Amino acid sequence: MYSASTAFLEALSEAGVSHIFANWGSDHPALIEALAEARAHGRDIPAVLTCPNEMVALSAAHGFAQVSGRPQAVMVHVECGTQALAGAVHNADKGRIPVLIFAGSSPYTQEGELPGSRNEFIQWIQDVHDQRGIVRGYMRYDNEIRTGKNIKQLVHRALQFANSDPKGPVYLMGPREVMEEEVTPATSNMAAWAPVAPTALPEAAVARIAHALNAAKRPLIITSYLGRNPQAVGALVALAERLGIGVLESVPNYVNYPASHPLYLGNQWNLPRQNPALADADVVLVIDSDVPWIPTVSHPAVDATILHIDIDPLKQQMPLWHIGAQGSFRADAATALAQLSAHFAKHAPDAAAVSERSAHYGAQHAKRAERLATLEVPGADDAINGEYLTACVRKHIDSDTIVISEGISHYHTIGDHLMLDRPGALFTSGGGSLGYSGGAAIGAKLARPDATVIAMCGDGSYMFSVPSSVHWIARAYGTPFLTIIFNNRGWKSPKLSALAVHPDGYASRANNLDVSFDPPPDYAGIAAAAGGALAITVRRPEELEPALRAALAAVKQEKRCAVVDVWVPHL
Ligand SMILES: Cc1ncc(C[n+]2csc(CCOP(=O)(O)OP(=O)(O)O)c2C)c(N)n1
Ligand SMILES: [Mg+2]
Repeated sequence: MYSASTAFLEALSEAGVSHIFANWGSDHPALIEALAEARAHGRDIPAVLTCPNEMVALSAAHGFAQVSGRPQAVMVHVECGTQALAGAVHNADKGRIPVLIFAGSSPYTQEGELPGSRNEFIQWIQDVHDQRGIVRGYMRYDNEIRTGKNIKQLVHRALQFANSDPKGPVYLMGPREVMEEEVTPATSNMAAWAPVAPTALPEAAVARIAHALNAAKRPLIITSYLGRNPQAVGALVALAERLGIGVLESVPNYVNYPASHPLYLGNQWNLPRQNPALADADVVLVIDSDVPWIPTVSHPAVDATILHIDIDPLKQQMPLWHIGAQGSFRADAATALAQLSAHFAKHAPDAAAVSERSAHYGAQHAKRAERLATLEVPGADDAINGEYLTACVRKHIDSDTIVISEGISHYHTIGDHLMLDRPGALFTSGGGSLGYSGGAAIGAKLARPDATVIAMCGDGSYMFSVPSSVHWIARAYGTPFLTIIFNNRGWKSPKLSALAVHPDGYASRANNLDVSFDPPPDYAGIAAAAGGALAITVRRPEELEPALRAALAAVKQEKRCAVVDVWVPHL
């Protein structure tokens, strides 16, 4: 029988979805049957990865899409599985990650009126008023599949939303009876489902932005996620060099600019002080950034000209947002940067000004590099601090390494000391819900099986990532990767947040802020038990390099995961 579920799987294949991250339930008999039937007949269907935890499933699809640009499918059980996607839904939305989520729903007949009608007690209990409403605030599109007859259209429409800027997650829900329905086979014309074409700047905007940059004494570009498209990085380098513009990353989710480039001025996260390059800038061009600065601690000069290019300049998912831009333009970053470079190819910038600006920023870059180098040593009592740890990891990074960072209070340190130049070498979730790194590492390895994947995460984030599920999946589906835990024995960030608001309050004098895991679990041992990972705990600087070597040998040669739990200073 050719069912709606057969058509659904076919639509996914037509759209280039190669993997289904699945957590099945009583809503899925039609899909399970269709998968078995396709396999029995040797038909091409996406590979299925059984995911014992839904948040890990969605995080894996998140990492896969970041590395490959291709959305995958996540299949979950009714409203319960939808809720178990948990914070990964927030991360996919905030990170603008294309992914198709499908959930079944309880049968809508109870007396056997249709194939798929209710036959289990749970189908009364799992019938809720607004299943799609659980995630609607985070989706680019959501719909209920009401008939199998147009199921392919709905899949392709959902994916067209997911793949069009601003990209993001989409949600389809299909009741049991619909997924069982017999339908007529039909092939989709995929040329008719292409994503919306990238948007360019209007000509007048090109001239206006170009004029402002050219006339500026200290032009500065700030970006966070332009590097999601690796081609935009080259376009940014070309424009920055052409004009002598400094580039600052704010809360970077990707490699947006080569760290060793003389115009690169570093990355900023929650550092509670004014950024000097931002204070000095007279023209600030913000391209693809959600938080270019935090005004209570760091902001541009009051008379600076602020210009803004973004695929989502209104920040439609953010109730409160304002950066005081005098000009705001909706455009694709790579396209806009190429337009600006084309403008300067015709109207050459003032050469003397370009070289003065380049020399100024080059000197800032060199000073920063010198300062960072002095930090890459163990701290007092031979403690392995984040700077030293990151520098040691850096020595093992080659042109085939992908880093997934969930360093939290060490995000900044990881950004500073990995010094990555290659677009596509680093990813963060782009959101704020912890636990992304484990699943994302699986997804990254699936998308690039030849790459060495290294997840660098806080100890709290490691626990949020559900390591038991992550390591079971990684072994079952052959996606070995290395995890490095920045183990400060707890959640440092909530403590820093409290002290930033109440620097002299009771909390500042208290011994216990309920944020500590001391003694901590055997983090590496969890991965060993769940997925046969090589488990190493490191407490002394001299243990670090042998541990990293052994761990990478396990990942690369033995093709199994390794977890190196590194004790950094207590929070
Ligand atoms: C799902 C979720 N729960 C809680 C938080 C709040 N939170 C932000 S940072 C943090 C601590 C993270 O601990 P760890 O990964 O060890 O990083 P550290 O702050 O110690 O560097 C917590 C609990 C969150 N962001 N997401
Ligand atoms: Mg911690």
